[in-house]
Order: sequence, then structure tokens, then C-alpha cells
Amino acid sequence: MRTSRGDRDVNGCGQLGSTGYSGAAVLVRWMALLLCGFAVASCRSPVPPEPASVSPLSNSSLGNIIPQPESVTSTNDSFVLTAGAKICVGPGSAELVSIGQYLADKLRPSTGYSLQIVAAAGLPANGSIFITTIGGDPLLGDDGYTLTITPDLVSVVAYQPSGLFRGIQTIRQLFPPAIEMSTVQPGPWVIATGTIRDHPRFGWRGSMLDVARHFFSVQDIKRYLDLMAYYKMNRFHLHLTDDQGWRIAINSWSNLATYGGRSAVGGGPGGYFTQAEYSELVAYAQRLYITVVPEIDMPGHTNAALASYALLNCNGVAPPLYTGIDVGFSALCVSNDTTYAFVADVIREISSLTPGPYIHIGGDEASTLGSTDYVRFVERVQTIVQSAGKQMIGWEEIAQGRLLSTSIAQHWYSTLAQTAVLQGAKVIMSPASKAYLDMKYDPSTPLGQDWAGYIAVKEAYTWDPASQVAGVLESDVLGLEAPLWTETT
Ligand code: NGO
Repeated sequence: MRTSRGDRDVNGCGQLGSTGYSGAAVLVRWMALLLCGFAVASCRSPVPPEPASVSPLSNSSLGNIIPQPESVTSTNDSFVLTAGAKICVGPGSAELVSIGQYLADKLRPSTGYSLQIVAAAGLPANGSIFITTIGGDPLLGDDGYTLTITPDLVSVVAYQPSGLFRGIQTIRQLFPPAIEMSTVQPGPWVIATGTIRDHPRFGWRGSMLDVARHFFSVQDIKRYLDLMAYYKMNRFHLHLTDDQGWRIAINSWSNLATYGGRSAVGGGPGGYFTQAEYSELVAYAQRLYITVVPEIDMPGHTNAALASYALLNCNGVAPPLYTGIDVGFSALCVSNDTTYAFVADVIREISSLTPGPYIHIGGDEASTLGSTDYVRFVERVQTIVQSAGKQMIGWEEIAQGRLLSTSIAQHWYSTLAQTAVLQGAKVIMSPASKAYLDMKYDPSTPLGQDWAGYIAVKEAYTWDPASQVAGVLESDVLGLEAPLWTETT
């Protein structure tokens, strides 16, 4: 049975007033728009700033920060970054030095300044940017920070290095937009003064990329990760397999990638990541304080696997590769033990390449299976994921099974997240009608789908994750995730 997405009944939700940041989707929508020498020396060494020839900026300059910080206080003056500025880090650990280096790498091309990195052995000199975990407030958690800007100094204080990394993204956003250019720009590089205190309302700030419908290069994914980092996102969900393609090499079942990776929507060449390339992406994400969450979608959305191995099909016949965009027609043979040996091998290999604690098993739209078969499959796979030492995540359909309290359901479309919460599981919010990046903005948007409606930027930004599904409260919600499905991309 092939199901067309157009006839789905979408349960829309009212738009709520924003109390701070809520819509992860808007971050990546803005990301899409954006797509158009360490030295040990004292920071006391005098670095006279060049005389500022600019007038103080208005308060509003501190307001344009995404995600919206917890609090912003302006003090109506300005800081000017000048040629002699240094980036001071304290303590001068390798990790903090590399965060300082990251900031310097972002600011050097457009400013043309050398921005020496200095392990701070005292109060930083005027005109510097100072980043430190000394005195960081534990209440700000891993991703929180305080940014204080005076006419003399920009300082970020955080409890953890990851918080410093988020804080320097705010610095990037506060400079004039030309700071992001790759060639030297005239400046001046002015920031309004004030204090920003910031930590996420929800710890999970995710985005998903579907590399199965269309395949993307390692370079493309790094660019996606760079944009995620700019908006302080911290979870990258990589949808690695679907009907149209299997995109990760599995040594014990090599046809999956070498044969099942050959197709794509519309008949393109497809492709797959070698395990070394996947590890390169995981390491790249780690440097951006982003955890990779790999998804192997099952038991449905598996045509590429079924085409690669006849023995995964109940009738023992491998179907042809698939290049259309229908959903709900494929399923692994869930009554066959070979299927579970296959799942265990795949999960073992992926787990060994993935330092993060999560494995996403998909679980969506297995429309050809009866509910007893589906539930048995999910529960058995949950045990396999647990034996691999990982936490299972699945699309909300998995809540039909008995979930461990450590398992996580990802809401996209129904009310099944309620069932997950009643079992003590946590929820990631990705409502299709608010957070799907493949939904068009309006009828004139050239790419994308509209089965869950149109999503204007404002709507994507202002929904409230704690009131999206009745019975799923703020304390049940780990956070948000904006999926970019790529049937049309
Ligand atoms: C659905 C479906 C995906 C589609 C997507 C398109 C989920 C969880 N399963 O979301 O296979 O690509 O919609 O919008």
C-alpha cells in the first residue's frame, strides 16, 4: 500500500505568545537565509585600543540575538574592536585556547586583525575579548554564559567551556553583519555595551538533516553544522537511511551502502558516507559542542535495505531500488530472527562510531505492519539499543510499545507523545506544522512540501513547546528539533 502524504489530516495548534526563544525551526530558516597563534603572555601587556571614531550605538543593537537570551541589559555605550585587540582565555587550557582560536578564526577574515590568543595571567588589557570559566555560575548549566560588554572589555564567563562557545556566538551576532564576510571589510567593529545572561530554556536544541532522500557531501554537512553552531544548536540528528537510500557503510552488511546507497529521489546518483567520513563529521560536530544523533529508520522506510538483501524480506525477494516520494509501503520482516541479527549488527557498528549517548531507530509510518508486530519489533530493538549502551530515540509511534524511562519519543504529528509521557519517557518536540523545515513558507516558496501547512518565519518562532500536545508539560520536554527532510531539496 502506498500512501500519499497529501491526504494526511494535520492537527494544527494555536500560536502562542513567545516568552523567550521557542522555535528551533526559525534558527535553521535563518541559517538557510545565511546560505544566500596561541602565545603565552600576560594579558596585562598594554594593548592601547585605536581611538574610536564612532558614536555609541542605540540599545536596540543588543536585541538582535537568536535564540533570544534570558535577559539583556543595555548600558548605552559602545565597545570597538581594534587592530591591537587580543583574545584572552583563562585558564589557558588547551580547550579554552581552542575556543579562543575559533573566535579569532571567525573574526580575522573580515577585520584583517591578527587577534592574538593569550592565556590570561591577570586582568585583560583594555580592548580585549576575555573568555573564562573562572567564576562561572553553575546555575547557568552547560550551555549558559554571561556576556558583559563595557567600553573597555568584552568578557564571557561560563560554568563550562560549552557555555563559552555559545557565548562567543552571541559576540559574532552582535557585531555588524559584515563581520561574517570572508574578505577584509572597512568596519568599524562596534558592539553596544550591556550585560546578557543566557541559558537554554530547553537543553535539546536540535536540527535534523535527511541525507537519504538526497545525499549531501561531507563539506555540505560541515557547513550545516557551522550554521547550527552560530545559532547555539547542540544536537545534530542525521537521518541516514530511508526507502530511497542507505547512506552509511556497515562492514558486516556491505551491500547496504554499496548497493542500497546508489539511489535517490528522482533517480540521482545517491552516495554514502564511509565510516571514516562519518567519524570525521562526528569529530567536527564535537568541536562545535554538537552531539550527533544517528538515525537508522526501521522497521518501515527500509526499501533501500530490503533491496540490498533479499533475506530481509518475508517473501525472500528483494524489491527494486526506489526513487519516488511515497511513504509507508516498506517494512523489514519482523517475524524473522535474521532481521534482529541484522539490526544488532547495524546498531553495534553505528554505536561504536558514535560517542553521543543516543541512537534513533526511526519507527515512523510502518503502515504495512499490524500493531502487535510493530510493538514487538520496537520493544526488541529497544533491548538491542540498550545492550549497545545507548539510549533509544524514536518518532512518537514508538510510544505504542513499552518504553524504558530512558527512551525518548519525538513528536511530529499525532498525540502519541502523551502515551510516551505516561510511561515516564521524555519528548523532543518537532511538530510538523511548526518545526518542519521542508514545509513551505507560503504558496510561492519554490522548494518544499505543504502537507502540514505553510509555516511563516514568525509562526516557526513563536510556538510554545510546552503547550503543543495536551498532557505533555514543560518538564516532559527535552527540547526542540527542526527536521529538514529532503524530498525536494
Ligand atoms: C514525515 C515522514 C518523513 C517525510 C516527512 C516529510 C516523519 C517523521 N516521517 O515525518 O518520511 O520525509 O514527513 O515532511
